[in-house]
Amino acid sequence: MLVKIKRGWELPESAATPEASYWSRRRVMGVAGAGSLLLAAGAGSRLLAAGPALAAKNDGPDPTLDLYPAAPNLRYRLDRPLTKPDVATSYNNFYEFGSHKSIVKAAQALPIRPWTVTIDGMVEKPQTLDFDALIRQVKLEERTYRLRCVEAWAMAVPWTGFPMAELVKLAEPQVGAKFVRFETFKKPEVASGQKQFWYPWPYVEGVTLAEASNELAFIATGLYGKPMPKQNGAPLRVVLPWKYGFKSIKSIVRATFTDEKPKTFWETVQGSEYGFFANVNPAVPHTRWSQAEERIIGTEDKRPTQIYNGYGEFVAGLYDGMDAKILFR
Ligand SMILES: Nc1nc2c(c(=O)[nH]1)N[C@H]1C(S)=C(S)[C@@H](COP(=O)(O)O)O[C@H]1N2
Ligand SMILES: [Mo]
Repeated sequence: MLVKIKRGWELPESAATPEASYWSRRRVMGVAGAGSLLLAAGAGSRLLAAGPALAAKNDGPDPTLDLYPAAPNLRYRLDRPLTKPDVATSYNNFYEFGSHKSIVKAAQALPIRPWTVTIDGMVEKPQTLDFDALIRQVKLEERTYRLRCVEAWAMAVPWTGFPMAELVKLAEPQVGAKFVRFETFKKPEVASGQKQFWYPWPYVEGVTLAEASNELAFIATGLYGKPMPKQNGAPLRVVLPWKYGFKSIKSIVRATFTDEKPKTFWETVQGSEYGFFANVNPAVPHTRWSQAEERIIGTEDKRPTQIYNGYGEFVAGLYDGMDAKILFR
């Protein structure tokens, strides 16, 4: 965001600012009495994101370091170079820490130890797992995946983690369970974005049980061969490479198995623009911009967007017979 919108490729992104945050920024601007709209958009969000950016001091040493780097799984190939680590770890969407891309510093305030993940709802094995124990119950691997944000930027990175299917196995879903609902932490005292009361915190996402069991669905605990940086969703996050990035929910604390389609964060904010499935499709424009191309962050390159972000061979079968009108937004 900020002020430099000279280059053409930056326009879709500023256009991509979700409506709700646009209006909230205007509200802040009014209060701050700032000048031009453009300037104020950046200044306003900064104003709200301000506050102590103290690193959490109580995390202690990371007891999972010995698990990295994990063995690469070469089944999932890239069609492009990896994004540079400093780019992928400094250009982030994480609204809990501000509705702009530069949340690295603010995100360091999130305490990640201890960290528990609760599995509940329609399962045989409801449980609350300590993250440092959970990570030793699964086999970590490294996968390179593309990630395509709905704002038309893209990256390609090596995640470390384990298949979401392993989490489903731990839970033992009951017969009637059809969806998994994921929830992020709610800690407005460290995540100042969560003081923006017009957002429906905590961040919620969801998938069908079939999607959760698909081989591509991944729970990532690391990035570039190291434990997950806080700004990318430490200590663990979802990664769904065939869907727009907002489905890949960060810093999860709960997985609830349910027979009701979860109402997601972005559906609540702007249901007409952000749906439940959100599968990538170049032919279905967002209501406010085209999805035909994507900008590769850290470069000047653009590439054509691919249906299912190029992962159709793995996931297209999930949607046989379903109405295309609901699948691609
Ligand atoms: N909890 C939470 N998860 C989130 C978001 C967020 O704001 N909060 N942003 C999403 C969006 S829009 C994208 S594009 C990706 C970005 O992941 P990255 O910062 O690791 O590139 O995270 C997703 N997960
Ligand atoms: Mo995104």
